[in-house]
Amino acid sequence: MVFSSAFDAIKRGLARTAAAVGAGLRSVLHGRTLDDALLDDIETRLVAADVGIAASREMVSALRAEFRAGRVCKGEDALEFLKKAMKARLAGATPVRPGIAVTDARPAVVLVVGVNGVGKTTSVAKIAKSIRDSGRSVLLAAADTYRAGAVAQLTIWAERLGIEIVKGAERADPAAVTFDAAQAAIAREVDVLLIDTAGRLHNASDLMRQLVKIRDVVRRVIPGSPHETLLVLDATSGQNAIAQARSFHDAVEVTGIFLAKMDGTARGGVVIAIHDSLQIPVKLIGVGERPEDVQPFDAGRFIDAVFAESATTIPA
Ligand SMILES: Nc1nc2c(ncn2[C@@H]2O[C@H](COP(=O)(O)OP(=O)(O)O)[C@@H](O)[C@H]2O)c(=O)[nH]1
Ligand SMILES: [Mg+2]
Repeated sequence: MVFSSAFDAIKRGLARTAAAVGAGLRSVLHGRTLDDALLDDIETRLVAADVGIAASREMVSALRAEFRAGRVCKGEDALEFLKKAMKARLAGATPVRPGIAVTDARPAVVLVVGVNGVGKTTSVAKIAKSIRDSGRSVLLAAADTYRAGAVAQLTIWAERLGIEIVKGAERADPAAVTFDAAQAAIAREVDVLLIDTAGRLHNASDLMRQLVKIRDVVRRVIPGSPHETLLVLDATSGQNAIAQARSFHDAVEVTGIFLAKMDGTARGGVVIAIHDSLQIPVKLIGVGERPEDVQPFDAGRFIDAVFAESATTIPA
């Protein structure tokens, strides 16, 4: 999958988190010598950035041990230590090929799930554009027949991007729409079928069952599918995102996470909390509302962007 991955674009998308974490830590550590109060301050800042309580405590404990042993004293060295600790923590988080699963299956099926308003439909448009831009054909399935206006929203994206869409009537059975779309994907020999679904609270069991039905229907028409079940999480929703991931994973076996709205939060440290608590890789991050505002997740680049020297301005 081809995504524009200019480092500047990542930095722009992560500016709020970088201001809070990288620039924030730099401002308190610059020219200082470590002491206990400063170590506590660091831990508070990491927790505030949603890094997670356990991860924040562990990294600061390790730093404290280095300090006590006399190996790290200067603020600048502490900053380097934390950057390395975060990278180490995320080691193994980046798949060999960043981005969503590249499969030889044709049609490859990507099922997109998540609670209301997290950014599913927008993320579907982003993925569709990037696949299309890489020279492969895409078909969209408008399987969110639940919310009024949802089909229209995806239709607008399809028209704007020049991508085909299969839809049913509002309130139509989403599994029936999925069935039609899967058959159309085979008949039209498209490379990728992207299924947008209705948002549901992760504890709404009837809607979860409906999602399982959608998954089962597409699997029946296209054996071995879905090849990717992408859970969209809102980066601004903090630790609640982890509870959502657990429920969706129980229902439909999530294979990857699309972490949307990274541009809108100073709490991008949630990537570390997600990696710590779930065995599901973050594959893509959403960094804006436009279809090009998507980046494959790469742990090293992510931490570099969060600690980048120039990343101190927050876009309007
Ligand atoms: N800033 C920002 N907004 C986003 C991003 N992704 C989605 N949104 C916005 O979030 C809102 C809900 O998105 P939508 O795709 O309709 O969510 P859905 O209900 O899960 O399908 C819309 O206003 C989107 O423009 C993102 O990466 N960054
Ligand atoms: Mg939607």
